[in-house]
Amino acid sequence: MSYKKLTPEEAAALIENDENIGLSGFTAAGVPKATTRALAARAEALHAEGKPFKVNIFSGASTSASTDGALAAANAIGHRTPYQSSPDLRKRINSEDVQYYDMHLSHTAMYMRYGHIPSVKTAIIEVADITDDGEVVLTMGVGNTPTYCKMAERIIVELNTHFPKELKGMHDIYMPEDLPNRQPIPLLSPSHRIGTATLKIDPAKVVGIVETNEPNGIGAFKPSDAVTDTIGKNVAAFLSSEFKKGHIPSSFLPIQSGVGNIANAVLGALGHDKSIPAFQMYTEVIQDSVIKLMDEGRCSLAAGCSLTVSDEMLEKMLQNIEFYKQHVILRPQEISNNPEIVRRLGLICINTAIEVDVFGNVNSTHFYGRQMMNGIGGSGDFARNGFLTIFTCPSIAKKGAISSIVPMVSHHDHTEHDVDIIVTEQGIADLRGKSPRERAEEIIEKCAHPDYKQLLRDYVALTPGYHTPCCVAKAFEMHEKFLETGDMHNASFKA
Ligand code: 0RQ
Repeated sequence: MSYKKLTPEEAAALIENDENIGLSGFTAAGVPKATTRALAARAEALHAEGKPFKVNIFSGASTSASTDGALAAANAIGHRTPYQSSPDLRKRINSEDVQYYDMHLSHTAMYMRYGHIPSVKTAIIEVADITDDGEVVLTMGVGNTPTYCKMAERIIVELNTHFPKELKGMHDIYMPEDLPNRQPIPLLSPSHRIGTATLKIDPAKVVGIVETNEPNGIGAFKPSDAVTDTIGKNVAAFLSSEFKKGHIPSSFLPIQSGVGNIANAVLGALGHDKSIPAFQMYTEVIQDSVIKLMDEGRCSLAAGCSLTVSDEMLEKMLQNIEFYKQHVILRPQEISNNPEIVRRLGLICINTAIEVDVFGNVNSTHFYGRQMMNGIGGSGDFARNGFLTIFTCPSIAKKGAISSIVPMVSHHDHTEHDVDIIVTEQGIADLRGKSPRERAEEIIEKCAHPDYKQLLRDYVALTPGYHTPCCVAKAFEMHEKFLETGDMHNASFKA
C-alpha cells in the first residue's frame, strides 16, 4: 500500500484549533477511535499550557467514548452536530461549553454539500480495507461518510483490522445526484441494492493511514423490565390487530424501530407474536434484537445505516459473514432515512418519546424545555413520513414524580399531525381520526398513569367551548411544580 503510515498522535497533530472534522460511522459503529482519542489528549496538553484548542465535530449520529466521550471530557469540542448521546458531551452542551445543533439526520449531508452548514476540512474515517486507488470497504456504520469524504480537503484513514475485508458486499453506497436534475432514488424495496459495495475516495486526499485493531466496545443491552415488556406487548398487540383488520397488507410492511431498551422490547414482542408474519426492517440502527429475530427466522432482512450490535454479537456474525451479507444492508443515512423512500415503502415507524402532551405532540429531546438529552436523530425523518407512526414511553419517570403525559410538551419535536399512536405500559391511544378534545380523552384514559389521570382531566376541563382545550396560563403548571418542588403531583387545575 502506497499511503504514508501515521501514529494516532501524528494524525492528531495535523488538526488545527477550530477545525471542522467529519467522522465516519453512526453510533459507536464505524467511528474512528485512535485518532480522536489522541486528539483529546493533545487538547488536554494544549489547555495545560494555557492554549485554546477546540474542534467542531460533524458525525453520522452518536459516536463513542473514544470520540465524543474523550473530546468532551477534554473540553475540546466547539460546535457539534447532528446528534449525540454521550453523558460527558450532554453535560458540556447543557452548560454551554459546546454549541450543539441537532437536526434531522437525513438533512446533514445535503445541507453540507449546499453550504447551509459549514463544510469539513478533514474527514477521519474507519475502514476495513482501502486500495491504492481509493476503493474503501467501510466497517459497521456508513452515516455521512460519502459526503464528508467528498467535501473534505484531506482524509485520515483508520484501518481497523478487527473488521475483516470480507465485509465487502454488506454496504450499498449511493449518493443522490446534484440539484436541480436529481433523479428519483431507484430503491424499490428494502433488499434492493442500488449503489456500490465500496466507497470511492480521492487517494490524493489521504494524508495517512493509522492502523488499529479495536472492537466497537458496544456492550449488551440491559434486560427488559416489566414496564418495557408491557409496552412491547402493547405495540405487538396493536399491530397484530391492525393486520387482522386488513389495515396492513398481507405481506406486512417494513418496520423502522428506534434504539434503546424500549425498542428492544418492542422488537422482541413483535418477534414472539406469531400472528405477525416474518417482516423486513428498513431502519436507521440495526441492533442485537434484530439479529436475534433474523436467527429465529422472524426478520428476513435488515437494511439500515449502522450495525450497532454488541461486540459479542458481532463476533458471532463475523463467523458467518456470508449469511449476514445476504440479509443485512448498510447505506448512507441520506438513503436509510430518506423521507420519500419512507413514505413510498410504507414504513411502520416506532420511536421513543420523552413526553407526550394530551393532544399528541411529542418531545423526544428536552427535559423541561431547556435541557438537551440526545437529539431528534432520525425520529423526525421517519415519524413525518411513516405509514403508521407510533411513539412509546413509560407513563411516568423519576419514580412517579414526573408524568410523561403532560398538558403541553415543553419542547416540540413531532407535532400532533405526525403522530398516530401513543403506547405506554398503561395502554394504547389511537389518535387517528380524532379531534383535539377526543385525542385528549383517548390519551388520558388509555395512556396516562392512574395517579395523574384526574389532574389531566382537570386541565382539559379548564377550557370548555374551544376547538383545542389549551389553557395558555396553565399549560406548564406540571413542569413548573416539578422544578419548584420535585413532584408534578403538586400541580392543581381546580378552578
Ligand atoms: O433518566 O435514567 O436518569 O432516570 O430520561 O433514559 O434509559 O436513556 O431512555 O433509552 O428509552 O431513550 C427519548 C431519550 C429515550 C431516546 C429517548 C428520563 C428518565 C431517564 C431516559 P434516568 P434512557 P431510552 C431514530 C431514533 C430521540 C432520537 C430517536 C432518544 C431518561 O429514544 O434520544 O428517536 N430519542 N432516535 O428518567 C424528565 C421526563 C422524562 C425524563 C424520561 N418527561 N422528564 N426526565 N426521563 N422522561 C430512529 C432509528 O431508526 C434509530
